[in-house]
Amino acid sequence: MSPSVAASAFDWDIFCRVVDNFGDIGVSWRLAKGLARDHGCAVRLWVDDWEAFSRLCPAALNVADVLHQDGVEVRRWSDPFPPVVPAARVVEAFACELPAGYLAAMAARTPAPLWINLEYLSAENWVEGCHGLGSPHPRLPLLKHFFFPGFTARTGGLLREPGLIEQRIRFHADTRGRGEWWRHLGVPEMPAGACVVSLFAYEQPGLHTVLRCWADAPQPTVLLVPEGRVVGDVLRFFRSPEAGVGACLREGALTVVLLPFLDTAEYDRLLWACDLNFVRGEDSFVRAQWAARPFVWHIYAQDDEIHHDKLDAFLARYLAGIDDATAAATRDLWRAWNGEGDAAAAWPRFAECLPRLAAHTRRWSDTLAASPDLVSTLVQFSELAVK
Ligand code: TRH
Repeated sequence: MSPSVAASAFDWDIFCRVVDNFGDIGVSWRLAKGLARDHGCAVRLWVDDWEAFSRLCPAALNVADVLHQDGVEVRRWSDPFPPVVPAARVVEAFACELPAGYLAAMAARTPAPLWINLEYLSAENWVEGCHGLGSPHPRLPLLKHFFFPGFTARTGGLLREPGLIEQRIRFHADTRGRGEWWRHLGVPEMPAGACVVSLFAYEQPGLHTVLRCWADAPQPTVLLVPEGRVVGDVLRFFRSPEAGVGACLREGALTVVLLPFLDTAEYDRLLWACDLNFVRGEDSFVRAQWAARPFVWHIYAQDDEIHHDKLDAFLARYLAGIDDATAAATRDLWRAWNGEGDAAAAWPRFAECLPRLAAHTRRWSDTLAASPDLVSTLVQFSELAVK
C-alpha cells in the first residue's frame, strides 16, 4: 500500500524549524505536549535542531533521531524527509514550510489533512481579522489556515496548561517550600527587603545603566540570571569575564547569581518567585504573564523596526485601566530596554510604580487566564474545520 493512502497513526503532525534561540521549539513542544496530555491526541513533532530541543528536553540527548516523551513522538526533521503518512491535522509552526514530499502526500489524501500555520504572537489589532483565514495552495488542492495566538476572544489565545495557575498559587502560599527551593537552586540567603529579579534577555546595551541603578540604590536587589546571551553584559559590568554558573557577584546593593539554564518547570517557578521578571521572545513573555508579577519584555527585533509597533500594541492592551503615571513609567522603561530612550532615567520612576504595577499585573493575568487556552482553541478550530 502506498504511504499516501494508508491511515496515519497520528492525529497531529507538528513541524518546527528552529530559526534561532528557543522560542520556536519552546512553543511547538508545549503545543505537542498539550495536545497529547490534555486532549488525548496522538502527536508527532518534527524538529530540525535536535540540540536546541535537547536544551528544553534533556531526554533527547540520549537518542539520535526519535524520542517518545510526555506522550509525544519527537522525530528529527532531516533532509531528505522520509516518506511518511501525513496525520489528519498538520501544524506548520511559524511558516516553516513543509517538506515538498510531505506536502504532495497531503495533497494525495482524501479528505486532505487540515493544514494550519501557527503564527507568532502579537497584540496588534489586525490579528483578529486574519485569525482562521484560509489560503489555497497555488498548485495543490490544499488550503492553509492561519491560526493566530493572541490576547482577545477573536484570536487563538495563549498556551496555558490546565492547573498551571493553581500550581502557581500553591507555590506562592508555601513560604517554607519556597525557601527550600531557593536553597536547592543555590541562591544564598536574601538580604532583608530585597527586590528579587530574574533576567532573560538578548544582548542588552541598556543593562549597564540598570545594574548601576541597582548597585547605587538604598534597597537591595538580587538578580538571578539563567545562562544565556545576556550573561556577557552582566560579566562586563562586574569586570569578571571568568565567572560561570553558580557564581555570586556583588556590587553595592546589588547581588547577582548566575544560574544554569533551568528546565521549563523550574523556569516557571523562578518567574513565580521573583518580584520582577525580565523576559524576551515569545514563550518566556507568555510565562511571565502567567506568573502574574510585573515584567519587562525584550522583544525579538525584526527587520524595519516593526517590532516597535508590536511592543506598543501589547503595552496598550496591558496598561489599559492603570493610572497615567504608572502607564508612562512602564512604557518608558520598556521602550528604553528595547533601545528607545534612557534606562537610567526610566528605572527610578518605574521602581516607584512597582507596587501598583504588581496589583495591575495580577488582574491582567487573572483576566487572561479566564479565557480558553490555545491548545483547546486549536482543537475546537480543527473540529469545526473538518466537519
Ligand atoms: O529564546 P527566545 O528568544 O525565542 C524566540 C526565537 O528566537 C524565535 O526565533 C523568535 O521568533 C521568538 O523568540 C519570538 O525566547 P522565548 O520565546 O522566550 O523562548 C525561550 C524558551 O526558553 C522558553 O520556552 C522558556 C525557556 N527557558 C527555559 O526553559 N529555561 C531557562 O532557564 C530559560 C531562561 C528559558
